[in-house]
Amino acid sequence: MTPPTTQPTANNLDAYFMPFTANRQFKKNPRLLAKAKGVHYWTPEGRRIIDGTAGLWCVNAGHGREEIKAAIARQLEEMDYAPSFQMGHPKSFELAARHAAMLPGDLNHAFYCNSGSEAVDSALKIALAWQRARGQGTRTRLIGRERGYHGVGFGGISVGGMANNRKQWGVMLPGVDHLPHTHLPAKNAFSRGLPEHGAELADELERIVALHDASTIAAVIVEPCAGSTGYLPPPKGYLQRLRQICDKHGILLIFDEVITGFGRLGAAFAAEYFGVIPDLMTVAKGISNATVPMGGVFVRKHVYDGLMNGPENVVELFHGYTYSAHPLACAAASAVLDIYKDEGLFQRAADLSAYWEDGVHSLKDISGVIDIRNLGLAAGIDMEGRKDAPGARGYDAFVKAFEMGLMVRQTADTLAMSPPLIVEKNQIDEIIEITGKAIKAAG
Ligand code: PXG
Ligand code: PLP
Repeated sequence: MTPPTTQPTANNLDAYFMPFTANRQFKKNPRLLAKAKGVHYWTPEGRRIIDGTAGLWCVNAGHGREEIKAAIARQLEEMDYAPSFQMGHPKSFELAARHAAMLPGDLNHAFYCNSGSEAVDSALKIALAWQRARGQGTRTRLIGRERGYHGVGFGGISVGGMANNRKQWGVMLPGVDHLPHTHLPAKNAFSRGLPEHGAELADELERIVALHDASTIAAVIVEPCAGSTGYLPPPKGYLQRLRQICDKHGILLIFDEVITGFGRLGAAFAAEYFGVIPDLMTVAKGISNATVPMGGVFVRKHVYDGLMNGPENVVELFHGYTYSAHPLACAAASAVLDIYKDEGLFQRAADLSAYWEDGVHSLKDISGVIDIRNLGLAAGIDMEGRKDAPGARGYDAFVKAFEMGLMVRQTADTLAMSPPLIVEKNQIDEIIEITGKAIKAAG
């Protein structure tokens, strides 16, 4: 037998093909996390890192929550897995009822999957199936937005609008078009909360409708507050306008709330925060506090009802995952809902958001900081890039922050921060202080 060429030793980083990472650069100078509790991580050497990003925008209730651990352990003891097709288990129905009860309007049905990417592809497929079921099968176009992030499935990258996530794959889903992004720094730089200018960018949907005709368009998908691209809160009135235009033309509106869902804006969902009810909503991340992977699509009554036609013995949606509503994920998701409720974490995020806003905007005078945006308990900070080296300054600031004991997210020359909703004011101070030092050190 040929001996393995790669020995699985603790310090051999070679075999793991890391996602969304500069593999070779990382493996020369790795950043490893080995332990987490509350709002902190610890490196294998025992260095403490404050978690300025709730992991990847997902550990909303903080790390190592005993109640979630206990619920997962109990579920594992009781039943590890149950088939999800033509079978069910009680916790999935219970969880869906709980989600339906907390969702705004008549968003009252839940489809489950295992990630935000799966949630997005599921939502796009539900939208297409619904249009077809109501006799509008010519509506096959999907409209996304520039700078949007909707995960990494082929559907998600097709409607997504970040060039780096698309260019390696050539043609994607046909019949996709994009709204313009809403980042207008010339008019809106250093806005606190929602920017004043740009609601009229929603009218671009009218232009797209005029070009393709409404009879060819199934759905529009947007993040109510764009996350991954550097945190872009929507201009005042923008989402309301998008809702009106979709209604006028029979187009489904999908809110991708993978980041905004479960408290990030200081409300359960962005739909509630903005008072705009989408027809479908995608979620993941905070749904299970990231303990067990989970995603979901929440749909309104008319969407669900529209698919419940035809003979009763026929499957209504030929779509689903082996691990849809996995028992461990359901147990975790239910336990985290108790925490969100018992500790009032969404309200806590709302209460802290003014303090957070003052904190992040205190960095505005640092040389090279060209924009700061915030909403709820998250923010984006743009730095002027170095000449001929886009992203280098952002990466350096991210590395410096990590060396100084803080985890932030970096995309190009933008830093994003989104601490767990249990963060204390003194910890916000610490996050802001280190961020400022890191930006200066990377200047
Ligand atoms: N939609 C949105 C709006 C997201 O933010 C996804 C879909 C995909 O979810 P999954 O679970 O398949 O990754 C996301 C994920 C970052 C960052 O640093 C953001 C995400 C993931 C990883 C990093 O901005 N968002
Ligand atoms: N690939 C093969 C060969 C499979 O049999 C399956 C599921 O049965 C899948 C992919 C899809 O896996 P999942 O349901 O976990 O998404």
